[in-house]
Amino acid sequence: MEGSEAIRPDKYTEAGHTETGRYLGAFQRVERRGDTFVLRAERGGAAVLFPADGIFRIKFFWQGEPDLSSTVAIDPAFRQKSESGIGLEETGDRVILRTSLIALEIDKPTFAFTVRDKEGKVLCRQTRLVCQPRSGVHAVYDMPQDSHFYGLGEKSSFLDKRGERYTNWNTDVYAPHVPEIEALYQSIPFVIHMAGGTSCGLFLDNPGRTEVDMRTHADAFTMGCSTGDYDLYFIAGPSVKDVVTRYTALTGRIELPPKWALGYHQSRYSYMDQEEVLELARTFREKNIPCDVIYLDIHYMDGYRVFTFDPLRFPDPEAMIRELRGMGIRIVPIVDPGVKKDPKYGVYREGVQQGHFCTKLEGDIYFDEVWPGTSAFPDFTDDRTSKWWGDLHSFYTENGIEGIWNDMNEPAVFNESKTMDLDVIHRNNGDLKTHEELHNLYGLLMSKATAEGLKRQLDNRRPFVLTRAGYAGIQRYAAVWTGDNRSFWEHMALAMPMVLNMGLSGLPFAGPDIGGFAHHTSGQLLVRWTQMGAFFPYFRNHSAIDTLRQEPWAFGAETEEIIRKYIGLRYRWLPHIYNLFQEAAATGLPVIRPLVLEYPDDPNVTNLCDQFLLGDAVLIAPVYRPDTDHRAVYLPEGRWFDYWTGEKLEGGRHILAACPLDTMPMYVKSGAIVPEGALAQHADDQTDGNLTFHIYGAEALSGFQAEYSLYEDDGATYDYRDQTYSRLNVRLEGQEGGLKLSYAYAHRQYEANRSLLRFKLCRPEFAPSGVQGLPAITAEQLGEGAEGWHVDGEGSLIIQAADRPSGASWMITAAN
Ligand code: MIG
Repeated sequence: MEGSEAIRPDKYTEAGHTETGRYLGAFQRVERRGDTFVLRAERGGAAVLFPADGIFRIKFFWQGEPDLSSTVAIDPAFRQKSESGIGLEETGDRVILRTSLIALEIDKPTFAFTVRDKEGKVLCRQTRLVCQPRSGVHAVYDMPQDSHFYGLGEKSSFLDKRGERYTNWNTDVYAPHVPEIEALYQSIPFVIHMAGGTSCGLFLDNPGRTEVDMRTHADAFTMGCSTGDYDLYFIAGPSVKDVVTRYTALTGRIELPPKWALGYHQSRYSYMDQEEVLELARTFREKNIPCDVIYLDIHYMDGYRVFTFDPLRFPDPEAMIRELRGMGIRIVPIVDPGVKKDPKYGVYREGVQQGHFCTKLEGDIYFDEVWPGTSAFPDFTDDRTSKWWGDLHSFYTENGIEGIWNDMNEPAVFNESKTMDLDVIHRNNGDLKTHEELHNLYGLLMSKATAEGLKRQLDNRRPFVLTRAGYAGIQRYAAVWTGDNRSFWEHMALAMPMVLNMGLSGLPFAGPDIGGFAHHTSGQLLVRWTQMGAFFPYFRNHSAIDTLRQEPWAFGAETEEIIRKYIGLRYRWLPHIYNLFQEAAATGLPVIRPLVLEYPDDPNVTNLCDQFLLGDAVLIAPVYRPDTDHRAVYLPEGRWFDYWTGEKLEGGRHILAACPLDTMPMYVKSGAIVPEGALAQHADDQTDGNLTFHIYGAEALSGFQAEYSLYEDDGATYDYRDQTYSRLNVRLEGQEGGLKLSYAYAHRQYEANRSLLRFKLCRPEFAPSGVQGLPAITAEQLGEGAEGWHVDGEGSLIIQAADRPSGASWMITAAN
């Protein structure tokens, strides 16, 4: 039955002997168990569940009965869940399971499956599945000529993954961001397949080694795992947005981060002592460069012992942290998983005595080398150990710390395999597994334990956790940075497709080390990278030991000035960025987006990744080559406004944008609204909460319409879950006789600290002649906070009014 076509070109051979695969064989019968279907084949079969409409889970088994347990990647609400009302049909050669959106057809003779939409159009076809006892289970899927692939989390190379092959095995390789690298720190075995005008997703939920190969075969791609079960989720579209929304319902979405975590972060390996940290903070404040967070890298610890401070370098952390908080700056310390083997060290002692460390099957603790020297590794697969680890963080929270940075949690080990021995045992709450089977979960479980511990200690305040390693679902617990890049222009460019695909893979809160970690940055590279970073979800400047300093002022006054301007822009745009995070928390849609997400039918954007969208209507085109003062920008259909000059540009074409060093090209789509706030020095400074809604493309035509819905809360606590938030809707609409501007609170249990709202119609198409109910005011009166309207020197109409709980609306009339 199996053809001669090899499933893998590098098929395992041993002294001339080719390993033969096992197939399930022909379909035998279907058993219905409640809402779960068990399809029996000659050998084993598959269990099929429908966790939600548009999603089915098919878990293959080779003998006995299927095991329906799932990994922690799946949101608890969807584990073992199956919807009712699934239709079952059997014909001579097919079995069909039908939902309102999709039909799964199993071909009886081959057990191959095809997924169709309501109209019968093929969405996905698995043509074969083979189990090779020594190399795992691999499946082959059809790949039409017009296929494009997205997702896969943190991977190098371009946006569209067609032609690539990747391995998922969390790996710490130093300076790893090269095009051909197959495995990085994160593993998200989720791929979005777009073909024939429709999209779907495949998620292989297996935390061992998995691989996705979109290169080797001309008309097929493969997805496989080396150990464990082939536990596959099919996720319907039809749009890429639908796939992302469904995938993030299944694996969970971010929690709304504390607002301070969306500010600018400054890091270095390492700020060496308390005085250096305080001096750094004072410099930010003296220079008026906004900053929310300073990181403590490994040198803060006493001999790299986690949950300690070095008594000489950091003699009084509590006082240091208090002084920093007075300046509006928080500390985020690094925490690695390796616990130093030292019988005098309390954490180690307790860990041994209470049985928290990973062991070999025979019971010996597994030791290996990391920063602290010989170390033991907590077994986060056990809830009891995770609780212990989480509780240890009171050491930090009692000192006023609210954020933790998890590094080395692949786990990285200084040995040849770069990680734990594969035969290390994980207790896994009683269901023992080897490290080989659970490797990719280690980082996620560490960050989960950390986030849960911090939450228990922070008394209703939101924690921040940053992680290097992770698996599908990591978004529920931590933000992700992309590890050890280098200060290369190429690595700045590569961060775009990497972080954009992370956003499509459920990880919207991500970013690279701005300025580059290893190697030496330059003033120009730092400027360009900071310009781009200002619009990335996670915004941290970090650099390695023995590299040139790269704080914002490190390269002289001119670069400092530009960097100040862009960090400042981040803070003025925070209301909008926070709004996009709220949207990500609610829908799973990413904060920054590849153009293909918003313009899926535009053939120019399927692999466009040197420009991106912030939300759906702001286009950012970073400059990622040295000495460049022009770059090509693609504007999709519609009308766009140059953010800097106000110039109107018709889309559906490429333009050449001027970009002297102080300019990163940015465009806003006609009909969009962007709220900008005051320039604060840190995110929770609420001294001036006044807002200006910038409205682009206003035309006094009855068809014109612009809308924005602003979410606000205290940015710090979980009170929003008890309705303590506000939702302010702004609308501008062309009507007979003028434009109607209105705002209204759809919900107002949270009150921002402001008295005024401003609406700026940026260079409208018409000359405003009046605003009914408001007086014309001068620029001076505007500055003094008077209510009224004013046309500024650039021809923009500014309307200023008191922020009233009841809302307001005005008719804007045009001359002539
Ligand atoms: O092998 O803690 O990716 O951000 O500065 C180096 C020191 C260990 C790797 C992290 C990097 C961090 C560094 N760590």
